[in-house]
Amino acid sequence: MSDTGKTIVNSWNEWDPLRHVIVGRADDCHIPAEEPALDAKVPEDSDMRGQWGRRPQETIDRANELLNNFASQLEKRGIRVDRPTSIDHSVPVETPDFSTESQFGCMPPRDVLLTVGSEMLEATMSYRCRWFEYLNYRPLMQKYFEEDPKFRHESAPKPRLTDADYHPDYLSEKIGVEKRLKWTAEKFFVTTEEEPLFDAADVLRFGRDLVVQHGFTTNLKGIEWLRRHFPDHRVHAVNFPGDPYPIHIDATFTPLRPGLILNNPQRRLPDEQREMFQKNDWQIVDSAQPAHNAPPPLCYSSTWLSMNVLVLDPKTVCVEKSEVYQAEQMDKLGMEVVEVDLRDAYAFGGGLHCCTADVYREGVCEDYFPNR
Ligand code: DAV
Repeated sequence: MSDTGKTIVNSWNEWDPLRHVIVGRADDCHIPAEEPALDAKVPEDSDMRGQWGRRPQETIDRANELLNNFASQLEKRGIRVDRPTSIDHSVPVETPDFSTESQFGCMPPRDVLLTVGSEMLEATMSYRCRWFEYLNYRPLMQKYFEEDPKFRHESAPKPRLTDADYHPDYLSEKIGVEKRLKWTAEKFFVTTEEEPLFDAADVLRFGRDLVVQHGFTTNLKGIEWLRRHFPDHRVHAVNFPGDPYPIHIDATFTPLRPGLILNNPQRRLPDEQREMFQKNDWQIVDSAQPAHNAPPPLCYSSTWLSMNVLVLDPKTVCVEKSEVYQAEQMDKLGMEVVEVDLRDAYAFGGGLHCCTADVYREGVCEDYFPNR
């Protein structure tokens, strides 16, 4: 028992009881300048097209108010909360291979940090403006390294992000949703296979199994890199036709507890990829509809942040306060719902799952898919 007190970092899945988490900040968040990977994701009809720069201070203050309230709500439940140290996001990113005018922010730690057991892995990232985003979390990584003798701080190889990483077909202003759906169904995404690329938010942890979305932000080489990096895990590539802008798995496929996953009804997992779940009696159910017809202003994400929930334990889940249909469904599924007001922070990088990263959940690495 004496040395468990020193364990700071431990998390093997998305649902075991949460004890320690990082909650992001909206400080100094910028709408980044145009670049290939970002342009491919900003919807063609979005109010964000063609504008960039620091977000208005009053929206930053409002988002921080909500993030701070969320952090206190978690703390009141006995969960330890750490926050990033925001760097100056107005500083351009310049490497020998590319340069871009500003950075992004540190609201969504989930995109950058992947916790697997006692390891926290900094993702390669795939947007130029997010190349240095790990720096916001380095003070925490240093602290965990000093406090926890078993903590493994890892960083995936920094990608070069030259133009060779992006398909020029996606650079066109007007592609149209129909063509986008055809391309994504054929797994023709904006990122090429030039070098390994992944965002941490494309990975879901199911104990021994890691499920990774192949899409705009994660390529097959990135998935292969994860496979070699985690030799004791089984790494599964999935993709979700029906999503014209596939970035990050966490508004598409949401495990709630062993045996139960919500799937976005517009982005269903293809039949041939369901086998591992079916063979092991996991249920995949359609998520409820979002409560909104459109995302809030200047937001990258879709209305499906409704299902971007944070599971606190297998019976308790945080759902955004305005997402009444999602809350109702959770209730029917036997989950206790904790309402969290976060919608005015969505534009800064996502919902309740995005704006958090696991540090410690109880439990050990289990095999939830013994039937192969
Ligand atoms: O549906 O726009 C958002 C995911 C953010 N981590 C979407 C995906």
